[in-house]
Amino acid sequence: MKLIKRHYGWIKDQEVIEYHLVNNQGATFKCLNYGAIVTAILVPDKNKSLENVVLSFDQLSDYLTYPTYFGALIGRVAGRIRKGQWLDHQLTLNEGKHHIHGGEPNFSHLLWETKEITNQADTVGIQFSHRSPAGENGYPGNLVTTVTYFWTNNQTWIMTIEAQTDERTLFNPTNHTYFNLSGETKRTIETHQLQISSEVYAEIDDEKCPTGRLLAVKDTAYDFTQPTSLQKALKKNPKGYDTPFKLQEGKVVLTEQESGRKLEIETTRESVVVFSTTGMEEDYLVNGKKMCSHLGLALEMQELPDAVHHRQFQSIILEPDKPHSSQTSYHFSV
Ligand code: G6D
Repeated sequence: MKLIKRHYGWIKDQEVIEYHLVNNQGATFKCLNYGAIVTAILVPDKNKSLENVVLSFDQLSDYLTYPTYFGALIGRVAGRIRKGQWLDHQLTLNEGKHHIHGGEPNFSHLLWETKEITNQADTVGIQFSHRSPAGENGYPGNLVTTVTYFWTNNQTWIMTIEAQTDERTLFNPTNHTYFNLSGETKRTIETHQLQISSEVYAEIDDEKCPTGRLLAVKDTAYDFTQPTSLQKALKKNPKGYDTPFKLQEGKVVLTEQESGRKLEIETTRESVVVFSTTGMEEDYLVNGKKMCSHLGLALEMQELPDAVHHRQFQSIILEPDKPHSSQTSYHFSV
């Protein structure tokens, strides 16, 4: 296995590096020190053709310009917090009346410190670390976060997240990669099948904040307990998905028949937020093509959003004596 470093650009006088983690089959995972952004995952299809299966921009300025969070590490807290309120803390309001994805600037907008991990058999990795000062975006506590992306010889991306605070605070990070297994976005996600081990989803209101109600997926367009065609699901639910699902077993599976590719996600987190990019008809280019509705599917592994306002959701409070530790793995096969 090998790890290659490539110059990717500059932000003021700081260099942005792209790391290429290459396994013995040539399958490659690429990421930046900026935002810990995953810029490409090249894995074989059924004919052994290596192609990119995530949405990417081809230049740094696009990552800096468009708020799509392609591949980025999101934090301190992913998703919306209604009115940015937690107890007497007022968090940054960066989406109308609400707080989203940790405020601004958040984890996806900074240059992380990195360390290369090359001393293990069958794995290479990059460790990202960052210290967020108390008061940033209204959050209490000096928070030290360490995220590691490992890439293995059997085409698995393993993401571990550790965090420690010196004061009671909130923590609910995610990675915001959008997948498209057709390879180089040849087809949309409508050719994909999705399976989620979830019997309930969190209802959201018109402003996309959870209402607190957990609704049964059975007999609805949210039932992905069996492998389900996204084309059929999106027909039943034309507004698309921007939906938190509470997981039973921490498992999500995405497949695409024509390429033969399969992605199996396993996580220690409570939920997945599924975002289908419905209606995103934009002028910018993604993998060299015009961004359009259903070009990618973001699968955001995290605790349920807006947990601070809903007692039935898992707590996202981080205490000084109990560091956060979580793991999500993404295994690609044919
Ligand atoms: C998240 O849930 C949100 C979406 O509403 C948002 O548009 C996207 O991030 C950028 O998935």
